[in-house]
Amino acid sequence: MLNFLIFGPPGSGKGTQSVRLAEKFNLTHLSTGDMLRAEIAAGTELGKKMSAIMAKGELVPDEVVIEMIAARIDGARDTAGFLFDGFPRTVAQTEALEKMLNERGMKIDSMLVLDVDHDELVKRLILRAELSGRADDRDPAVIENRIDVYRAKTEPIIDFCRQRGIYQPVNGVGSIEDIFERLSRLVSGHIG
Ligand code: B4P
Repeated sequence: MLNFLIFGPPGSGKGTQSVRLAEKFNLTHLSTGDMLRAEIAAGTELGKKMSAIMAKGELVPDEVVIEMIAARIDGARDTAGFLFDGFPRTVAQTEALEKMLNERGMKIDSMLVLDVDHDELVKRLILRAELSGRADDRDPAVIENRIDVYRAKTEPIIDFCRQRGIYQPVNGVGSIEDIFERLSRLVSGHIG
């Protein structure tokens, strides 16, 4: 099994590209953002607690997402590997993921990093707010906070992955199809 992280700031196209990559390469797509939004939509106790944190653009506690991911890894069958989308978001989550995979005879094989400039991120998220009405896209101050949180808490993961030789940057600006081609070439380099 091969395991990929798709990585980048909010609005960089992680979710958009993950769905396509998972389908093309028979990867199991695990998005912690989607899992958390499903908890909120189902009105669970966990969802109620997490929704206030997400609406402010802050990260939910590490242990919450680590537990969600562990359950999904053990439940997956008939897959070429995992595509982790929006997880990990802190160095502690990265270390937990590495440990989880190592214990199951796997590793993180590649970190695909979408590079998108600040103004383009804001433009995309404001547009998404109009189309999907996501609570955390509606307020420009929350968008800026999410980008700040990414720079402070999530971006340091890049150094961790560089040290392991798995860092693969991708230009995340252009058409969705062109970016998909760029990512597909990198994934093909691992899967063949
Ligand atoms: P996520 O669901 O991961 O949200 P995101 O980072 O904002 O979205 P993403 O980056 O996937 O959006 P995409 O580019 O696809 O997380 C939401 C919240 O959940 C977090 O803020 C946090 O509170 C919490 N959370 C999730 N995981 C967590 C974790 N591990 N630890 C702690 N907290 C966690 O799409 C953006 C828009 O751009 C779309 O409308 C798309 O259509 C558009 N777009 C994409 N590519 C484009 C292109 N090439 N050109 C033009 N538009 C494009």
